[in-house]
Amino acid sequence: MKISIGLAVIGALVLMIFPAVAVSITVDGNPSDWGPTGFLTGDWSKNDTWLPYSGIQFIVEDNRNPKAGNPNAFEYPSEGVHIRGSGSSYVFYDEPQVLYKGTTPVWEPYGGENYDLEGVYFYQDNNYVYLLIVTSVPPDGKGDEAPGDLRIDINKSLNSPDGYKYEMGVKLGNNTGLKQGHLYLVSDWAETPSYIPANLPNRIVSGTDLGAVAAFNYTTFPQGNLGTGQDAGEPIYVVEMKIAKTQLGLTPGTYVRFSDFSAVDNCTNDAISVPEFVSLLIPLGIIVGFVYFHKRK
Ligand SMILES: [Ca+2]
Ligand SMILES: [Ca+2]
Ligand SMILES: [Ca+2]
Ligand SMILES: [Ca+2]
Repeated sequence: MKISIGLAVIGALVLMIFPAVAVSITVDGNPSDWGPTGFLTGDWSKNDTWLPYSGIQFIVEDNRNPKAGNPNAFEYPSEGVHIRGSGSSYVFYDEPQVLYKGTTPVWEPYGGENYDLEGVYFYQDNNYVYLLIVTSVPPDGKGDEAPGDLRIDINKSLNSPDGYKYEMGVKLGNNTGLKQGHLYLVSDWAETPSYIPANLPNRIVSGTDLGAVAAFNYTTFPQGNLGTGQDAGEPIYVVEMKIAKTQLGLTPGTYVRFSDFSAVDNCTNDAISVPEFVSLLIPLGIIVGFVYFHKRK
């Protein structure tokens, strides 16, 4: 009995980590390989438009939390798909309020659509992790208009020397110093500009250059129908990248958690940190696996 439970758990975990149908992603700035027909090119006000292929985890927080109502005089009403999940399975993402200047509760993206981080997608195979970031911030922006850098906290016992849990990062902007698309062991994270202090740190100032990631592309998204809401007619960009697990200090086959990666604007008006929802999905897999093996006995 104990052995069969162990097998069920292992079986369920293997199914969770390595989906039956492998996804094939080419890092070319075109996100069409992340989801079925209509992925990101359909109506942005519909959840289905944002659902990727099976095996890809994601968090989407386009525009402002629909539950926010119209809390203040900011630029636009509360609308926009807010979901998180894996493949076609998802739940509502109740994006929390944040504190402007550490004191005034506001909803992200503070300042409006120009600073909106729409979503982050994550996939992995034995050798690589793949990320797709959908953002309203251009790669060559400066100051408030610049992208922050990808923050990585794989090593839970290692902080950056300036005290952040993100020991590594990938430089996303091409106008904020260092080399775009390179992985850094960070020695100094920036803390300005900052409108939402809780979203710091935002940008790699200095660190050890660990080289270019396996593939990187940050480009204008050839947008389809962005709906009739605030996204309509606005510029959208996608960051697509592939990072070798060995470059992250891991052996091939090591399972990497989506929640170890997070995205932020340089101005800190919006950030996407991934809740540990994987821990909710795995127990379900274990239960399914257990029932299966129990029935076979
Ligand atoms: Ca692609
Ligand atoms: Ca948006
Ligand atoms: Ca957002
Ligand atoms: Ca760390």
